[in-house]
Amino acid sequence: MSRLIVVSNRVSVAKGRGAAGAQGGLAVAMSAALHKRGGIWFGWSGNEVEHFTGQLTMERADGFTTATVDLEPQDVDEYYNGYANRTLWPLFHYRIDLAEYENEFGRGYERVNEHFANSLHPLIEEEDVVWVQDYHFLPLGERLRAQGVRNRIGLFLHIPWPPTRLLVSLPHHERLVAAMLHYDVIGFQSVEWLESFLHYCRKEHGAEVDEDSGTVRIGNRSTIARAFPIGIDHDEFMALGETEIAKRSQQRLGGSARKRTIAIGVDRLDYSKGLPERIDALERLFSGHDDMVNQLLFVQIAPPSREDVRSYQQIRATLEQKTGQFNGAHSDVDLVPIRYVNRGFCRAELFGFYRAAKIGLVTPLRDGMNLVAKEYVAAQDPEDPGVLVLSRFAGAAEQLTDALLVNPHDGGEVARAIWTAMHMPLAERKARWEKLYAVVRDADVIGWADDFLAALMQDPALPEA
Ligand code: GDG
Repeated sequence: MSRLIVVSNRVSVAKGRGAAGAQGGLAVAMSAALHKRGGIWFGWSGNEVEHFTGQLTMERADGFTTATVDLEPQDVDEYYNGYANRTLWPLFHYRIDLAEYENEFGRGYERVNEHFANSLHPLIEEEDVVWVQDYHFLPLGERLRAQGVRNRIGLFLHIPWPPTRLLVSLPHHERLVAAMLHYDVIGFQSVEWLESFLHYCRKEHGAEVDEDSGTVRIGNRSTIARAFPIGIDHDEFMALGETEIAKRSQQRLGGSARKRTIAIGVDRLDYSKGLPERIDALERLFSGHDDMVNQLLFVQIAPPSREDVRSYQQIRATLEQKTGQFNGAHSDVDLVPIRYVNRGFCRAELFGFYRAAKIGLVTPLRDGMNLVAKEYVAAQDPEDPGVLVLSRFAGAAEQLTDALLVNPHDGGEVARAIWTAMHMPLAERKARWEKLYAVVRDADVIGWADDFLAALMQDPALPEA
């Protein structure tokens, strides 16, 4: 088996089962893939140094090695907080109103990609396959090729790919996408994002696209583009459900609800997750029904994220104001309808909270996949499962078609879905859940990594005579 080299912005090793902290979906997926195959996980240490040296810190983790480099504060500002999180993230989540196009951001992004290629190159051995993660490194493959790396190199994009009409608002978009075509395989979360990418390549680059194989050809270079929907680490997650922590958390939340139905949301505090719109939908539900305060408790867990970026400070302020106003208007002296918790919990606790909740509210405005939807399904009691209300704009909606699919911008529709979920008969809940659970169980993160790596390791198509 070839050695695997994973590249991602942050190297965040899980500290064992049920570890504390707000781990992103990517961290969970990568630990699992590397644990199985061994190799190197390369990325930014999260530390800053006055002058970039490219010096690597190597550490032994659970079955693999981590290799990290420190960045300069200016790199972090321009590449990470700047181009990645203030330019690409909003644009790729269809928010061109929030996307900032600053020349320094673009230059910082190119510089850090060059730094990463320089530090990574000496680690790559002949048979290694290199798997690059996400929007932080769209040009990294090209940089490695320019240094003579001939190994198989793949990219997986965890976030959506925007429609061509939006992407062309990005200065130098042609150059960015042309650089991506140096990857051998590019993976997307859903068919919708894949189709947007293929459309862009055809329209803006005049690429030849073979839809069946996903081959994108420009001149004599070709790349395979395909959808590889990511899943959760099913077995690891189910094992969390057996822990005392999970059981106690379920009882703790369930016991505190005073017989109300619990709905839960678990999201990084991000404007793409549709949190204010979720409160607006609840507002419709509560204003439309007199006694809602005795019937429904909504628990929103929202660990802070990217706090150095202004749009994230704003979404936090908006949400605090909205939940405060909502609770002021709809509480009773002894009942508060929204519990807004601005911190992270360990994964075993999350399992317990998901299981205590009879409704999972996952209503992002745009999301590459959304693993919370899958975790919510996995955590349900098969004899008395809850109902998933899922945004049709999450990548997960392509697979989880037995959820109550909603348009998160339509508060009335979301409110009706919550009402339907509250009153759904057990037989229907079970029938829907069984189909959802089969998807979550059978398309897990181990299979996802296997599928991507199998595509990456396949012999490249022979050049045409
Ligand atoms: C990106 C894409 C794609 C949340 N709160 C806590 C906590 N979490 C965990 C969840 C879940 C993960 O974080 C979030 O994953 P998502 O998929 O929902 O969203 P992003 O962080 O935006 O991830 C996304 C994903 O990459 C993978 O490809 O699905 O579309 O945007 O696992 O449980 N974990 C802990 N405490 C918390 O309070 N421990």
